[in-house]
Amino acid sequence: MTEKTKKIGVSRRGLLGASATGAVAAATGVGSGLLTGTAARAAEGANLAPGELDEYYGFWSSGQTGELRILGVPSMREFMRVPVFNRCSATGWGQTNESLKILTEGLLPETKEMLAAHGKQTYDNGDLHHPHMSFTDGTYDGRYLFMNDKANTRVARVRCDVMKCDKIIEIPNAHDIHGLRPQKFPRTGYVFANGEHEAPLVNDGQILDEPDKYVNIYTAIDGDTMEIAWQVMVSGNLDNTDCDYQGKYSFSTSYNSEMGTNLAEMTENELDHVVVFNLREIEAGVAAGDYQELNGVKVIDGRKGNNKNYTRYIPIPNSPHGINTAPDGKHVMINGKLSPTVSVMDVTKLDAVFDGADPRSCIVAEPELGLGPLHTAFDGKGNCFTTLFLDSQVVKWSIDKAVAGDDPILEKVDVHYQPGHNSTSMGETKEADGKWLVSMNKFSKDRFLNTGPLKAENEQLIAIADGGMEVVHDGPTFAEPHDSIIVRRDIVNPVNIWDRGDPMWEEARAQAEADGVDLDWGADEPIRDGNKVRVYMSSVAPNFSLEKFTVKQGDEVTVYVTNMDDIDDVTHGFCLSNFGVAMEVGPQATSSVTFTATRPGVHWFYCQWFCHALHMEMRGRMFVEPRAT
Ligand code: K7E
Ligand code: CUA
Repeated sequence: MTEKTKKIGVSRRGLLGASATGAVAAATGVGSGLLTGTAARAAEGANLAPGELDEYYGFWSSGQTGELRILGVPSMREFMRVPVFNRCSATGWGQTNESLKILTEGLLPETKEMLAAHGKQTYDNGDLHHPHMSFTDGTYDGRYLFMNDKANTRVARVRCDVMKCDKIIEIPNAHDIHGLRPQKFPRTGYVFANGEHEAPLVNDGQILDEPDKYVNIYTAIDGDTMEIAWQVMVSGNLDNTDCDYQGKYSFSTSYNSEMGTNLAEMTENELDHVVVFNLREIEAGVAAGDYQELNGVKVIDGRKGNNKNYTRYIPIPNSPHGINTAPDGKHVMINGKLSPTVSVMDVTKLDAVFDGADPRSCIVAEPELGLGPLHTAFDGKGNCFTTLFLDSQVVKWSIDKAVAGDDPILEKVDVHYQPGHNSTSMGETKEADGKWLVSMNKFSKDRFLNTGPLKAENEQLIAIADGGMEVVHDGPTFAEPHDSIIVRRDIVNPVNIWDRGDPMWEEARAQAEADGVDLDWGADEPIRDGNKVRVYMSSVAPNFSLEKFTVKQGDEVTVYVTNMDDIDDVTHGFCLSNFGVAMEVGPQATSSVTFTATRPGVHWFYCQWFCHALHMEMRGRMFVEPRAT
């Protein structure tokens, strides 16, 4: 902690009045001076020399920006932005035929209709909150990353071999997917997704302002096929979700058990709940036909009082938010938000709850930690790190002490300001290693140079390896990293160049075959098919295989570019000026884009990804012959 941080922390604490924090800080020496020996060592560990590689990959959400980000931990250097629910000017995501296929094929029919009425093929925006990797046997397996879109009720998958999105599906019957987690055991398996906002089950306008008839939908997606396995109708809304290490149960928090529609109604009850889903019972119910089919999906009724064993409702103090399963495979932390408590649920007691025991009997501790607990991360050594939104702190506490009924608080550290999620290295797996903690803070206020009314958020790296908590790095960040995971680098092994056989451009491959063209090297002349024209070219730095091609005004033109360079990091692009056309073509990849040649004349296309000393010269002309009048 720097002298400045310390001062801000102290004065802010003074403003809010002394709390347990002061005592803890005094006892532990936190905030009592300049960088101590340990802190200095920790900060040094976070500062990698130029060329040094990080020990961990960080996969970051971007909130309303809609993309996935890849960072290095502990350096906190940002490496890549993977477009998912957003549009991307650099890569052509949302414009290339390959990306449009992914962005459109999973949309619901009524969505396509709505978008067509707006002259669009797909949504332009997204709100990506929760990126999580696929699991095998309780730990990350490096196959896929899954993520939600709260804005348009979608779930996406990113392939970790190429770090590109390969599937996006829109979830029917649900409204606004928020919480999302992959099944931990035996593998993913299911991807669990919460519908946050309640609505009539059949939302066709027959029911409008009758909230007592609204329901909420919990969805299990097959992570391999990205098809929906089943849905469960629940009472109350759904916020965040997680699952156990046994493959038996998953669970979701609900901040609106009241099913209210305004703030006063939503926060009325002292107790909300966590819904526990019994995976075997639900699978058995589906197999036995105990469901209704709605929009092609099997929907089970798991509402309160349905007398079935699909769900149980565990009362939890007011408006729980984050839910996090500890690496011990036993305890689940339910973060109170409006309640200063975290409820500790013991998953080994859930069988009894399903057999009729008091639902609260699985809650084995409920320590008071501070104001606004939102999310909890773990070090794998029996300790928890919970963000306190209102206190602008992270609190470290002991599971054992909490369960024993002792004061579990070990330390508190100031973060700047108002933390939401936090994550620890490998912390949501059974291989949690307790080295690094990242606190994702919603406000940066005075931490960085002023950028006007819209300011950066702030993520802070906290060294936890030596048993303490030292903030060693501030990283400003644009809207809005909700959540992140920190994955050991040996688990993530992306390729350097594409495989020519990759399924990503299978439609281009099929079209080239039908046209009798070698997709690798392209064709000398455009292929004409009525007013549709297909232009096949390859690129090898610093040349396109075609320096010019001719089409007619009004033709629908598809340009296929194959990058035949097979050298690491030689990406080409195809940018057709004044047509709004631009795309990335990775080494050994094919990309294609379709547009209408409305403007007669000479039009230059150029490579917009710097690739060679003669990159500027990597260009050519499209001739558009005027329509005969
Ligand atoms: Cu807490 Cu959307 Cu994960 Cu944000 S949610 S903080
Ligand atoms: Cu090819 Cu720049």
